[in-house]
Amino acid sequence: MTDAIRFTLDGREVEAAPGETIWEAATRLGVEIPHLCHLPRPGYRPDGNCRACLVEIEGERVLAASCIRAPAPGMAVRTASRRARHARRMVFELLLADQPDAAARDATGGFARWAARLGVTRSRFAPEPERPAPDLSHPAMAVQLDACIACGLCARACREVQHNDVIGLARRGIGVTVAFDLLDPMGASSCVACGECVQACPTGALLPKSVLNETWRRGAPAEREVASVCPYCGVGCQVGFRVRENRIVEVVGRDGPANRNRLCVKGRFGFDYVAHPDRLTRPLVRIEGAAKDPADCLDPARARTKFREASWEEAMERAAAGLARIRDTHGPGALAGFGSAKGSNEEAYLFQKLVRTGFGTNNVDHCTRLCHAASVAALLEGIGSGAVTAPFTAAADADLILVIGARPTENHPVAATFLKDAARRGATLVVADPRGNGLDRFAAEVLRFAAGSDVALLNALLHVVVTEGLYDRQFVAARVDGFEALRAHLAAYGPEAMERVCGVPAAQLRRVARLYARARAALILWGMGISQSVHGTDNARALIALALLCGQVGRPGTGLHPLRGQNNVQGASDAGLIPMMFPDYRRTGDSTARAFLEELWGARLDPDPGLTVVEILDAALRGEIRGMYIMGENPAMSDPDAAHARAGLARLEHLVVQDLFLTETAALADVVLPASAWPEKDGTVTNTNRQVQMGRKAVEPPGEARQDLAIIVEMARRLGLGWSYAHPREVFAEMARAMPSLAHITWERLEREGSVTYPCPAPDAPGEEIVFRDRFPTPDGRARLVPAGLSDPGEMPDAEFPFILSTGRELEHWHTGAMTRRAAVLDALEPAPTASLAPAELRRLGLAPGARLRVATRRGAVECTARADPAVPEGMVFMAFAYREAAANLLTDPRLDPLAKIPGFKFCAARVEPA
Ligand SMILES: Nc1nc2c(c(=O)[nH]1)N[C@H]1C(S)=C(S)[C@@H](COP(=O)(O)OP(=O)(O)OC[C@H]3O[C@@H](n4cnc5c(=O)[nH]c(N)nc54)[C@H](O)[C@@H]3O)O[C@H]1N2
Ligand SMILES: Nc1nc2c(c(=O)[nH]1)N[C@H]1C(S)=C(S)[C@@H](COP(=O)(O)OP(=O)(O)OC[C@H]3O[C@@H](n4cnc5c(=O)[nH]c(N)nc54)[C@H](O)[C@@H]3O)O[C@H]1N2
Ligand SMILES: [Mo]
Repeated sequence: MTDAIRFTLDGREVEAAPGETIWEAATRLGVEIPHLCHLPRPGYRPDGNCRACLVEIEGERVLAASCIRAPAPGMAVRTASRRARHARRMVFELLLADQPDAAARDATGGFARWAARLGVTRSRFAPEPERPAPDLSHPAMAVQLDACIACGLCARACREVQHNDVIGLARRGIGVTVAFDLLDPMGASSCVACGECVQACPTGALLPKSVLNETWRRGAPAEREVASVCPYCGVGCQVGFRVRENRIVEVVGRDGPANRNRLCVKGRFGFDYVAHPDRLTRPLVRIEGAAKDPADCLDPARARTKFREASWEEAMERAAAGLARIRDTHGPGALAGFGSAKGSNEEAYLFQKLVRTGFGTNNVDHCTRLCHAASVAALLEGIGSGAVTAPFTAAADADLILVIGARPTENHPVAATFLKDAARRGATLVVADPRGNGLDRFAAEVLRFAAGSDVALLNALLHVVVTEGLYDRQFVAARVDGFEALRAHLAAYGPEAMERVCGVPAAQLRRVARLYARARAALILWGMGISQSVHGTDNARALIALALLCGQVGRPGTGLHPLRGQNNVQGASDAGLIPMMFPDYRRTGDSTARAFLEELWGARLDPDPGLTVVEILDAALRGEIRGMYIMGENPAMSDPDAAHARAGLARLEHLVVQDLFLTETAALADVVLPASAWPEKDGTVTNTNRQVQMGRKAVEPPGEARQDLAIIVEMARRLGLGWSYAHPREVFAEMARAMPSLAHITWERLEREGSVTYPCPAPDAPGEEIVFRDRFPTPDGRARLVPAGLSDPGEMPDAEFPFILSTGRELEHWHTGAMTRRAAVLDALEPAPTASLAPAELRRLGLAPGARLRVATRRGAVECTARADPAVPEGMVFMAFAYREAAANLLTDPRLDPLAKIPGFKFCAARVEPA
């Protein structure tokens, strides 16, 4: 150890690293010291206020809080002296006096554990006469301040770890109390329910209600904890499922590379969908002659009457026979499959292999088409790879972070905490979004620009970079093609001209361009605002050009990061769940790749690329696609122009749906196969940071529901493929052979390490977080600049439809609501569909917040509740697409980006009126 500090600990000569506290050194050396207000986890600073960790330092009059005291050379520390032990016991005894006697209530907290360990079971002191009443106003968490020891950990959790700034300590001295906002009930406060505070609280003062209820019911919360990954977004938070009697009673954050113990409301409190009574427990088959009616999508009860339960044997026989008949009479091109980004890599890999070798077509796609398709198209074209060049945790090394067209505080909340960390540390945060964004209050620059004008905005930045000579000459010369053409193209995009298009003052455009170009290390993160557009590829091209021109790729703190959406959309895409590419993005037309896979799979492969998601449903409506197998996707709710999509699904001669619920899509099926939810299976997933992580089964699927992987294998067997995979590890092994990107990553290694980043250079080395340090994965190693021009962002508002309808998400719900509307806490927090408008627009429309309104477009109309949101610009109406009863996609425009085939979910013309 360099500059180690030598001191004695309980008579032993030891060394501490510089900066280490006595508590840390002792813990490292195996000497246990109690602690309550100190949480030794990333992001938590020690505070030294609870005195549970007192130690004696020779020659000092008073005892020292070891969690904040650094050892000095020659210091003699005694952790177990009579005096220290006595003082610590006294601290616990004093605190115990005020603890409610329901000791079980804090069985999960550190207090009870330490008190028991110290043998402090009774207190000689009288409790405070006034006991605060419990605050049960929040759907997820109980506040019982009678158990509070005012250690302040919850406030640090809320303010310093998650940066939500809701919890504070109010009043002083003996009356000090935990306060939400201005002493509001928790349920009425601005709390976003990340649950960091309940995870930190060392007593039962803040508890998940699920734990409280379980404790009341059964005396103890959980029997065991299973290490897995969160099934919601692409951040890939590592979780612990705490289980009792085949039920998840609590979810805790583990120390994964992407979350450092943090979670968000869905990850922590959104798991009861797994145990919802709506879960499919037996296969269903359509009753003979029961018509497929798109109206059934709106009415699950009516949809259910059109099915009867069947045995697995009958259901699988029907499912496979229907697909085989179409294949054999109309050819492979009459079939298509949608795989899932919510399942494992192994499932995605086998699903695409099934479609390619069992159906005989490349008509296989998944929700990535509706998601980062444009980003991936532009990235492949520009730098030869569609994955992120740096993890979002690279924010820690960045001095500028640009977030454009993404709202991480709602959609990637744990990633957002890392961006907020960086901003609090002093990094410059720039947020560009037509709508106000939860990151704005951390930002140095907020660019509120006109919806759909990204190319104007970005070209103006590029123009400044080029004309002011701010680009990285060396980087451009050594690594980038197309500079001269781009320079010529940009001449017409001066900031003054672009101010008129995008609405951002020229001076701010210049300022931001200079900040970005001059930053030592700048990171760009983007989302659906860039991608989900009829010119999404152009948006992404301009953004990529900005990074390339300024040399902001391939170094620590720099990079391009399209925030991936679904928990496994990176992995599903890598595994080949896309129509134009085999696993690892090898084009179907690439004869070398085809020959390799034909050998590996023992089957002939089609060289022609297949159809994409929206094209497949179009072809279904025309009768060209006749049969489909859909696993873990809900296109009747997630595709644009849902009436059209539903009509396409209804017209199919044969539809097999494999899901957890009788979804809007399953309502139109011929056979519905009950599958396994994420916490019910073993498998790997790949997050937005390219981290391959291990998910483990925590509970059994309900009833006769089966493992997705087993269903796919059985389907393949019945379609004539002689598959026999007994365990996901066998699939992983084959997948790793098909995919060079997985080199040095094995199932066993993942079981051991939990998470490994690809690309990975050796079996015993960590993966590479920052890629393309000196070359890009293009044939000549160089990147390509592709100029982007201005075009309409889609159907423009007019007199009849004067609003822009923008669709997206809200914190508590997941996409089509299949999972989260069946999660009690999430449903309680956001129970019904709303449309958000600027307060001034609501006034103009004569609508009060909470009034019923109607949103109509050329495709359809829905009714819901008006919400006033000052973050929404005037002229825009925002809706989430999670609600069946007001399905936003009945309104959206199906026009596609020509290259990426992604629809413009963020822009179409709409009318808003009182209902
Ligand atoms: N709570 C929750 N989290 C989720 C999901 C969910 O359903 N619920 N889904 C996951 C998935 S699959 C995905 S893909 C991600 C998506 O996460 P995000 O990319 O954050 O998705 P959105 O909120 O749909 O859109 C992002 C932003 O685009 C902005 N925007 C609208 N029009 C434009 C425009 O013309 N230009 C630009 N630059 N921006 C515009 C919107 O105002 C919005 O702030 O979230 C993931 N996380
Ligand atoms: N208007 C509008 N539409 C959009 C978007 C938008 O911003 N606006 N965003 C688009 C984007 S980015 C995306 S990614 C798509 C998402 O579109 P989808 O993927 O269709 O939406 P989800 O609701 O995530 O559907 C997942 C389905 O899988 C099921 N499921 C969950 N876990 C499992 C499992 O382990 N096994 C099986 N078999 N099933 C499972 C769920 O019950 C649910 O039915 O939506 C797109 N549509
Ligand atoms: Mo997505």
